[in-house]
Amino acid sequence: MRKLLAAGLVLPAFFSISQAQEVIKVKKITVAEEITAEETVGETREATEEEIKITRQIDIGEVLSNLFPEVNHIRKGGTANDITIRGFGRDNINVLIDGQRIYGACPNRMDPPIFHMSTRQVKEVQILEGPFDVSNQGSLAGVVNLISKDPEKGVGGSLFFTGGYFNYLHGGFDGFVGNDLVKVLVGYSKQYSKPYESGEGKKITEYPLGMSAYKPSEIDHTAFNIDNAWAKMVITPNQENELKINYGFDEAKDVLYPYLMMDAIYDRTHRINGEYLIKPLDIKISAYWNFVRHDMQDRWRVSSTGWSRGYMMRTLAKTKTYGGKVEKGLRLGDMNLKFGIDAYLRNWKADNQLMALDNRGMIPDVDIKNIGAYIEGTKKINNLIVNAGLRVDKTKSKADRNALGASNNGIFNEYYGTNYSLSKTDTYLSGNLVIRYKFDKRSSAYIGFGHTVRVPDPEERYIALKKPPIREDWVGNPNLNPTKNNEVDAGFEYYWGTFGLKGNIFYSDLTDYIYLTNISNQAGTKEATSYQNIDAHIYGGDMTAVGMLTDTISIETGIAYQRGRKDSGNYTDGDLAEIPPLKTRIAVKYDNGTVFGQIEGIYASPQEDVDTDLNEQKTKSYYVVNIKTGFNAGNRAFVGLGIDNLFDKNYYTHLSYLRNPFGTGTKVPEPGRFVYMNVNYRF
Ligand SMILES: [Cu+2]
Repeated sequence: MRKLLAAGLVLPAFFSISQAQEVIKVKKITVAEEITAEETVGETREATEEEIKITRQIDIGEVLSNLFPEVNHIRKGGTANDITIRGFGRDNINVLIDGQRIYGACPNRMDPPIFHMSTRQVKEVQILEGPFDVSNQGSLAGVVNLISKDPEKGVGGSLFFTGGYFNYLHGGFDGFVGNDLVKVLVGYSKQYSKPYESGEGKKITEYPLGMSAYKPSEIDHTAFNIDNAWAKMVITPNQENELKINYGFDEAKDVLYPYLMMDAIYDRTHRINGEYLIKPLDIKISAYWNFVRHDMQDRWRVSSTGWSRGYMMRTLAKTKTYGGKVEKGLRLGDMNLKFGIDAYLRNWKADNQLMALDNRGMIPDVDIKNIGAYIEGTKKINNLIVNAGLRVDKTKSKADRNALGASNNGIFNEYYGTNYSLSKTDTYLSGNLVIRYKFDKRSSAYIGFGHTVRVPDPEERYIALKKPPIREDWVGNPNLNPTKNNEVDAGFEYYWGTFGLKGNIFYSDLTDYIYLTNISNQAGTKEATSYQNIDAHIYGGDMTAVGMLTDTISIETGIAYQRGRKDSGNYTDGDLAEIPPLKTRIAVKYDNGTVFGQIEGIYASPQEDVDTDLNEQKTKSYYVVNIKTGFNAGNRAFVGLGIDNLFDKNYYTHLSYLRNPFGTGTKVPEPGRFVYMNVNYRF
C-alpha cells in the first residue's frame, strides 16, 4: 500500500518507489488520531502523509512552509528559516528533534530549533496542530517533531548531491552497517551558497541600507557554509528491548541574515539523545543533552566601520538543554492509556557588546527547570472515539544577576524599581478532550477542546540590553505571567473513492499572550522595548483536497487562513502582528514509478490586517509556480531537476522583515528563479 498526498488518501499500490529516492515523510497528525491507530484494529490509519521527493534541500522550515498553507516561514536569509503554524510562532509552538527539546542560542532566533537538524538526516516530520499535546511541556498551539533516519540491517548507504543557482552546493553521504544485534548509521553533509538573487535580480545582501548595509566588499560574501555530521546506533539485544543512541553535530559558518543587523560568524551544535524501549512492558525511557554556541557580529556591515576590533556590536551566546522522560503505555479493557513523567533544564546565556557598552548577560544565564507528569487515554464507544489528556507542570525560571555586565546590571532596577524578582515558579495544569465520530472506516468528524500553558521564555522575562542614549533599551518583564490558551478545534475528513477532503477550524482564546510593548524607566528619561501580557484571540482554518485522477496523475490543493486580534492591553490597533494572510497551494503530480513530475502553484493574498502600533506594514499578494521532475535510473540512482519560482517573480512573504522596534526596515525578498538538480546514488 502506498500512502499518498497531504490528506492521507490510501491508494492501491501501482508501483513501488525506488529505493534510490531520498524522501522526507511529513505527517500531519489530526487530534484523536495518534492513539486510535492501535485502537482501531484492522483499519488502515489515515495519517496525513506526504513524501517530499525533490526539493532544494536547504532547510526544513522552508520545505514545510511550501507544503502546508498554514505553515509559514520567517525569511531572515538564505537558510535557517523559522516557522509559524496557524499564526503562532516562537515558543508558542514546540519544535522537537527526535522528541528532545532543543533551543537556539541566538537572542534573535538566527538558529531556530527547526534549523538544528539537517534535511538529509530527517526521515519524518510529525506535525500536531492545536493544544492537544500533553506529553511535552508548553505545546501551546502545536508541536513539530523531526525524526531522524534509523540504521538498517546489512551494509549500505547513499551519496547525495544537490546543486543550484547562486553557487548552492549540498553534498554528502550516509552509510549503515548492522546485524540483528547492532546497527550503526553515520552521515555527513555540507551546504554552501552565495547570496541568492530576488526576482528583480538583486542579491539579498543589497537590500539592507544605511548602517545595516553590507560593506561593498561583502556583497558577495558566502551566504552560508554548513557542516553536519551525525551517527545513530540501535542495539537490539533481544526482541523485548531496544536501545537507540543518536549524536548530531552542526557547524554553520558565515550565515548571512539581511533581516537583522548582524550575521552569524558561527553556530555550533552538539546534541545527543538516547532512548530505551522495553516492549513487553510498553515502557520508553529517554534522555537527551544538547549544546549550542553562537557568535554574531556586524563585521560585514557598514556599522562596523572604524572599529579596530572588527565589529561595533557582537553577541556571543550559548545554550544547553537536557532532560529525560519515562513513559508507559497500558491497555485497560477497551481503553488505551499512556502516562509519563518528564523533566528538563534549559540554560541560556548571551553576552553582548554594543559600542563601548558592556552588556554581558544580555540573556543573564537563565535556568528554566521543569518537571511534569501526564496521562492520556483513548476509549472507543461504538462510532465515537474519545481522547482525553491531562498534564501538570511545575516550572522555575531564574536569572543570575551576577551574569550582568557593567552597562546592563542596573537595567531591571531602572525600569521596575524594586517591584520585581529574577526568580519565578509557575505551576499549572493543561489538558484536552477530543471526540471523534467515525462515519465509516475512513471518514470522520471531530470536535476538541484544549487548555495549554507555556511559561515566558528567558528572553521575554530577563533580556537586558542597554543601548546608547538615543536608542531604546531592550528589557524583559520579570513579572510576566505564563500564556494560557483555551482553544476549540473542529474538523472532518471525508473520503470518496480516490478523493479526499479534510478541513479544520480553530478558535484560540489567549489569556496573558506575550506581546511587545514600550515602557519608560522609573525616572521617565528613557524608553525600552519590553513585553506585556495581553488577552488576544487567534482563529482560522484550513482545508485540503486530494484526488487520484488516473493511475498516475494526482492533484492536491490546500488553503489556510488565520486572523489574530488583541482583546486587552495598551494599544490603538486591534490586529496582532506577524499573522500570515490567506495562502493556497495547488499541485498536480505525475508519477509512474520511473518518471516523476509536478507543477505547483502557491498564492498568498495581501495582508492588510497589520498592527500599526508596531509600525507593521501591509504586504502585497504573490503567486509563484514551481516545477519538479525526477527520474529513477534503475534501483540505485535518482536524478531530479526543479525550478522554484519559474517566472522569476519578485515577491515578499508577510514574515519577511522584523517589526519595530528591533527592525532595520529591511524586507528580505524570496529567491527569484532557482534552478537546482538532485542526484542520489544508493549502494
Ligand atoms: Cu544571532
